[in-house]
Amino acid sequence: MGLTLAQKIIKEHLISGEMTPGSEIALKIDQTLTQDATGTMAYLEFEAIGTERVKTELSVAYIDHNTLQSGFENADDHTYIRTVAAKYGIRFSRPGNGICHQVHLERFGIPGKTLIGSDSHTPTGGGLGMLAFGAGGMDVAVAMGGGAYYIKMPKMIKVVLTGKLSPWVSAKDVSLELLRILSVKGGVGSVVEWGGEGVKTLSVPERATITNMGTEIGATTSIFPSDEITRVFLASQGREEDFKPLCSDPDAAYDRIINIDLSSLEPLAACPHSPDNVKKVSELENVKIDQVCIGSCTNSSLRDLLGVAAVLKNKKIAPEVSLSVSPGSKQVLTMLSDCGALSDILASGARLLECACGPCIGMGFSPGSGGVSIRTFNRNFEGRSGTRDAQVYLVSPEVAAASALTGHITDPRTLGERPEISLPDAYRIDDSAVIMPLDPEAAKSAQVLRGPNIKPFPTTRPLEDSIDAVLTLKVGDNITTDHIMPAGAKILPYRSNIPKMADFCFGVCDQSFPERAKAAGSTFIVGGSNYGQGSSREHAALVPLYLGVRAVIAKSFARIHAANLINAGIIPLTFADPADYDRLEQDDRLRLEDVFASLESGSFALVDATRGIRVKLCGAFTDRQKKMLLAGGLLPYTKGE
Ligand code: MIC
Ligand code: SF4
Repeated sequence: MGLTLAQKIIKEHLISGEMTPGSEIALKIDQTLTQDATGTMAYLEFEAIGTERVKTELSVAYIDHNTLQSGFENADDHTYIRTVAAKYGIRFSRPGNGICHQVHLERFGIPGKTLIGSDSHTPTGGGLGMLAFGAGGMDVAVAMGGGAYYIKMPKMIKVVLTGKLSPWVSAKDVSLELLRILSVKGGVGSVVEWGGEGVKTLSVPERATITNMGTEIGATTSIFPSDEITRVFLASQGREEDFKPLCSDPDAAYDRIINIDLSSLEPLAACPHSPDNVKKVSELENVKIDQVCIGSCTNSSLRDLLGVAAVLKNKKIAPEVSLSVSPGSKQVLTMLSDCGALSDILASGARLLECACGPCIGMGFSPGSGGVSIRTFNRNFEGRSGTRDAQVYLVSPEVAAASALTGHITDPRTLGERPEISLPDAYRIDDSAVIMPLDPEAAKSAQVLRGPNIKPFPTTRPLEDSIDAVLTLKVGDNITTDHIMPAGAKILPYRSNIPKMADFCFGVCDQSFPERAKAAGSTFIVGGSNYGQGSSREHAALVPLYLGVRAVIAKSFARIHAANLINAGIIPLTFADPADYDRLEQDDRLRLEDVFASLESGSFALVDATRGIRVKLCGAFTDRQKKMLLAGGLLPYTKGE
């Protein structure tokens, strides 16, 4: 039988393991990326491993998340990342150069290569035919040191596209349609491969919007074939030599096939507070809005913003609406400016923000109390905008621009004919904001600068055979890493300072958690299904580790977060019978017995001393994961190997 595209790339990069779904495989990683909010930890971990220089073909450190520099903390982080990058052979993309995924797509992505990034939207590279995964910082550190990246061999979902998008309907609507079909957990354990005749109607930036949002269905990654359209994109970026045609075999087998007729789609929106709460825009037209944000790694390409400029041209936004536009990269911004489209955007009353993540991660532009914000972003989790009671809708750039003009959610098809936009044959290339590393000789004596905001990594401890702990927190389904370790302008400056971050842990759910966890000394957390969905931030594991969390017991886990917990030496366990979730109560005194034997058998016994009951838990770990847990996490395991 033939192979799917993802299976072909996996086969070429397979270091060990069987390519049967669910079994652990080790992959060789060609490229890595980090961003600043996860990067400081990743480089501290890389330094702790003790490798002299990165062993990948290409590693890039981007500064894009926390660019406000309100105080010395961010600036310290940036200096640390710049100097560590120069010393160890990593390219450094300056603040202002753009959002990691957009810049990587433009300048560095190569079809058929593997990429891991310490950011959950790294699968954006799948728009170019790369096999790209979001991962925890420690996994990226190990890959930079030449180590393998371990995942469970995914199942294969194929989405067959037919037809062609109607005017005013965009790639974002394709993503939202898939979220409607599959929900935020429908892609867990699977790679989504996009195929069918309809693929030929989508440009690389549109494909990248779709692979970017594959993260929201929980997919391991998403990928498009590399075809003539890919070649044209790479050629226009002056990189035709990076092109290589790639597709699945005609007789490749898939675990599930989903058909989407592009011609049948209409503008969609994800309603508060989940990306899969999808409705038709035409049904939401009476929703009044306060704010519109256009940008993020999902929708900030030149194509998207030329479309926005065309809608806004010679018009004014509604007086009660505030509109922000954040171009995805310096290349996008410069080209918008060169062709006059930027003036059209500004003349409409929009505010121009930096080429960075900005409002997407709550770095400014938080809505007012109870404010309604429509955003071209990928996540609308509660509180993520920085305003706890804000109502955030996720839409396409076309819907965002149309709504900014009217002051309520607007179906752009009501605007009449869609203005034509054309993409350039050649993009403007200027890589001067990417600083090359020092040569190996000069690097030997180079200093890495660490300001006072850079605090050491929290200490882990080897596993014990019996763990007594308090059930300090019980939470429900679909808990995101934004619940566990919120981001935003107040907290992001402390990404290198775990003790300080700990004060904010689970703040969205229960502000007393940090104090109570410290008082308990040793904590178990109980959660519902899809625990840890969303971002790749390992802070959602490292901060709980610092607060004494020893195990998380849930109905099910999101992939990257489960890996981050194990990397931090915290055991992720699931209920053998999900109904037992209801039998455990917050503040119960719990004991996990015979941990060593249970690790071998995969079946764990939890005693609830407060209630006098026993609950069966499951934890089927690979040999490598067992060793990591026993050692107290990936770092002690890697150093002791
Ligand atoms: C996000 O979109 O949530 C982030 C911020 O990009 C995170 C990474 C982080 O928390 O630093 C992600 O998606 O992995
Ligand atoms: Fe940045 Fe938002 Fe993309 Fe995360 S989702 S990388 S915060 S733009």
